[in-house]
Amino acid sequence: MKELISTSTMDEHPILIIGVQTPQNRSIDSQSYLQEFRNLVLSSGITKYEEYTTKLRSVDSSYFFTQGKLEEIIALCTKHHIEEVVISEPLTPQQERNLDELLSTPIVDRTALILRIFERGAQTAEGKMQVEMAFLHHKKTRLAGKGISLSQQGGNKGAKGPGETKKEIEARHLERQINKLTADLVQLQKVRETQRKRRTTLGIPHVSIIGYTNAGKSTLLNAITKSTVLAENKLFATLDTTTRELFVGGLKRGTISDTVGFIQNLPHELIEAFKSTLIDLQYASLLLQVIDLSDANYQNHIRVVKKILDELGVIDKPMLYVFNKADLVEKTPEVLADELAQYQPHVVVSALSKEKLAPLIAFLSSWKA
Ligand SMILES: Nc1nc2c(ncn2[C@@H]2O[C@H](COP(=O)(O)OP(=O)(O)OP(=O)(O)O)[C@@H](O)[C@H]2O)c(=O)[nH]1
Ligand SMILES: [Mg+2]
Repeated sequence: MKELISTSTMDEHPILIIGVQTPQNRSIDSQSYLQEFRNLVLSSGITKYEEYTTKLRSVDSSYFFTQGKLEEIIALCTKHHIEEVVISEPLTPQQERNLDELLSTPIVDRTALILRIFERGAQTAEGKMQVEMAFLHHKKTRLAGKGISLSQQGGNKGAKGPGETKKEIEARHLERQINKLTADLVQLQKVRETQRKRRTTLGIPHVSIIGYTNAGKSTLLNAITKSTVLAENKLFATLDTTTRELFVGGLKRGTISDTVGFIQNLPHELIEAFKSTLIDLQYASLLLQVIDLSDANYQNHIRVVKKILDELGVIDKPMLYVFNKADLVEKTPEVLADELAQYQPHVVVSALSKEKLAPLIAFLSSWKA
C-alpha cells in the first residue's frame, strides 16, 4: 500500500507528510487513521502538502524507516525540493536526528505536530501553562537524546563549574523552568481543590465529559448547558477545562465540565503536562465518554481512552458511553444494538440536534449520584 497524493502547488514552503502503518497500529482501520493524521496536519495550520503513505513491517531503531523506504523518501524530497517532513508516528530523539541529517530537512514527528496544535489553542492562563509544560517536557526528552553536538564544554561565564557541558547547563535550566511551572500549576490546582471540597461538602455531583478528540464533547456541553465553548471540526479544539452548572428538566443536578481530548499514540509527556486538570477526573461523580460513532475506528478510540484513564488512575468510575454523531451512521438499529451491547450503560445521540439528545437527558434525569 503505497501512494503519493499531491495537494501542493509547490509555490511555497514544500512539505511532505508521511502516513505510516506500523506493526503497532496494524489492527486499526488504516484509512480512518490516515484521515486522522491529515486532520492533525490541517489542525496544525498546514494547508498544502505532498503526501506519501507506507506500511512498515518493522521499525528501524536508527532511522525509523527501512532502507528501501528511505530511498523512496529521499527521492521524493529531492524531486519536490521538500523543506519539511511531517511523520504520523512518534520518533525517538535518535531517529529524529538521523532523519533530519539524512534528508537535510527539519523533521516533525507526531508529538511535535500535536505540540504545534497546542501552541495555537490554549486560552486560559492554566491552559497556556500546561501547553508550556508540554513543550518543556518534550524539549527535555530531545535534550536527553542529544549527544556529541552539545557535550563539548561550555565556556559560558556563570557556568557552575569547570567541566560542565552545555548539555548539563541546558538540562539544569530546563529543570528550573519545569519546577517553576509545576509550582504555579500546583497553586492553581489548590484553587480547584477548594472548589471541589466545597462541592463535596454541599453534596453537589460533578459530571466530567471526556473522550477522543473531535468526538463532539464541546458540542454536547454547549447543547446541554447553553454555553458557547468553541466546537469545530479540528483536532484539539479544546485545551482549556470549562465547568458549567448542569440543569436537567429545569432542576439543578450539579456541575459539568468539558476538557482536552485524547488521541492514539499520545506521547506520555503530553499527558504529563495536562495531568493537573485531568487528575480532577478522579473526583467526578460520573464520566460521560463521548464517542464519534461515525468513525470506523471508534472501538479503538474507546480502548485509547481506557488506557489513558488507567494511566491517570481513574479506575472504576461510573461511566456512561455517549455514542455521538448518530446522524452520520447508516447501520441498521439491529446491527448497531449488537455492536454496542458490550458498552454498558450507553446512549446513542446526535449532539447537533436537541431532539436527538433526548436519550442522554433521560439518563441524566433519572441519574442518582
Ligand atoms: N454530524 C455531526 N457532527 C457533530 C456532532 N457532534 C459534533 N459534531 C461536529 O464534530 C466536530 C467536533 O466537535 P467538538 O464538539 O469540537 O468535538 P470535541 O470532542 O470537543 O473536540 P476537541 O475539543 O477537539 O477534542 C464539530 O465540527 C462538530 O460540529 C453530531 O452529533 N453530528
Ligand atoms: Mg472540544
